[in-house]
Amino acid sequence: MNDQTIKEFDAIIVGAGFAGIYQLLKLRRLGLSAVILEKADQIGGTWHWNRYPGARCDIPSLEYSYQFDEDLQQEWNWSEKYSAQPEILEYINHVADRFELRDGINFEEEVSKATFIESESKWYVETSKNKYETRFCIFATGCLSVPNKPNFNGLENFEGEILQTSTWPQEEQNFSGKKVAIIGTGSSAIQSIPLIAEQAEELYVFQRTPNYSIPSNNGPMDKEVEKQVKSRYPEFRKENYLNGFGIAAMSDEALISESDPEEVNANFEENWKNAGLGFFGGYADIPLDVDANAVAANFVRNKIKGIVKDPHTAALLSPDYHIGGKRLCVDTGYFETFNKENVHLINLKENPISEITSNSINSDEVYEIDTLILATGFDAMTGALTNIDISGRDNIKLKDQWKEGAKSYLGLGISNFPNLFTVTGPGSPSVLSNMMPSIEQHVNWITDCIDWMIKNEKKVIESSATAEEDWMVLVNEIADMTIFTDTKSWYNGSNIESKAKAFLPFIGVPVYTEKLEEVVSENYKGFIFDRVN
Ligand code: NA7
Repeated sequence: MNDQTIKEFDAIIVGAGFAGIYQLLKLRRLGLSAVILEKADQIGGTWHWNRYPGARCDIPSLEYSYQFDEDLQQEWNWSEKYSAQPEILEYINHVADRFELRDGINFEEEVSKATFIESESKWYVETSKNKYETRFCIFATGCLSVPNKPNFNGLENFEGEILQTSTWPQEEQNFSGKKVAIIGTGSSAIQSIPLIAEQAEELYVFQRTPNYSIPSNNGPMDKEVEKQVKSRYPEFRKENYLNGFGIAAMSDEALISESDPEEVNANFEENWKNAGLGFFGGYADIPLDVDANAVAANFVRNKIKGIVKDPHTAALLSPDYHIGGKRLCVDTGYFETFNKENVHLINLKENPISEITSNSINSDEVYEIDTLILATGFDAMTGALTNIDISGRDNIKLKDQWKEGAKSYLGLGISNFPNLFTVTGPGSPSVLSNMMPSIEQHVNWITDCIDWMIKNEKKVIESSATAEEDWMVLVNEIADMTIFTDTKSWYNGSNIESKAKAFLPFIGVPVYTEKLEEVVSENYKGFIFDRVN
């Protein structure tokens, strides 16, 4: 501890990504004292850490941006349809400066502990540097922020360079003349592989499960589209909340089951060229009906077959599960990259990694390499919370309460953890929505709730155990009506062996939005105020 004095704030916000900095602004406007505690040495959250080549948002920039300030959304100009990581980082820095938020962020302070003291109705928060006390604790820690680093046999013996996509160095990396291996074929790998392949002497891609990916057809911002959107930005933003996945473009209500197959194919061709993630929402029954889903999946598999020249490689790159079951990817030249002579695909399903030595990965063969890249994903949705020692009422630890699966009411509040809020927590649309409108929706809701508590002289809010239980039953009932639960994915914890298997995102932004409004209109139904034991 550098300073043993306990610093006091009305609210502590953990994390200086998009959610954290907007939350700081909102609480300041409410007249509260608040500070952000941030592990990194700068703002950006996921966009600070994920600097791998090709890192890019796969939601159009005109939608993946803040809507709370009309001048900001009118004045900021994105250079491309899908923005690359450096430009997104520039944008979040611009917002922090524009709204004078930097002085409210304590950098290089990783929160290790947060304890609720019932007799005082206060949280005590500890970081590597300081101790704090606060009334409200808001975790804006992101859904994909704790890297998954599998324990490969012998990994510690590797003497070359090890890079991880989710904690990529700030200095530019050059792979020229190097033999590079990448483990994983999720979105991070799919974005980086084409660029790494341009430099590396040899690139070995170790794939456990193939992924569906749609070409981004990214390019410079279409000025006409930008003008049109900006001419009606508030209405355009509202459309986010009317679509199931919170993306304005994904709003087709037609069903494959009721459409002419030729017309379906023609629409798929169009969506393959222009829709990106919207391909999944191109027909309303793709997420719901296995037969409709199979039609869409087949279309993509045929595309892969058409792009990848070697039939064996094409077959290995073709997923056999429901499209969208794992998060759909959007790429720039991913499948085409496998036509390069220096790119080699290794199927880990057939030939698992037996050992990593000082200079090789051993699977079906010994692959001698200089650089090893881990693109192995995240402890998604709960990792950032369970990694902190959080204790609520009766000294209950969050990680114990969530041992059998995370439960949260609306993804905002957790029973036994009073005055603790999570932004885009488990049980909210979060990763199955456009994160930006979902973040703003939550931050607005949390701020309004705190304001209401102050005006109504309530000291403490918490979710009731029943409301939370019922909510998670609903989350899972809805998921069971879709194709999402049949596939192993980080949506249901299946990517981490030791993790409880439970489906965590709420599917359906419009229903969720209505529920939030209903809860507020009924004086925060499902939450308890000033509970007496
Ligand atoms: P993902 O999508 O979780 O991808 C991780 C990849 O790593 C995936 O292909 C995994 O295979 C693979 N993986 C994980 N552990 C292992 C082990 N032990 N052995 C071999 N392969 C492994 O993470 P990303 O960072 O790519 O993308 C995350 C999200 O960020 C993305 O969807 C966007 O929202 C942005 P698996 O599929 O589990 O068999």
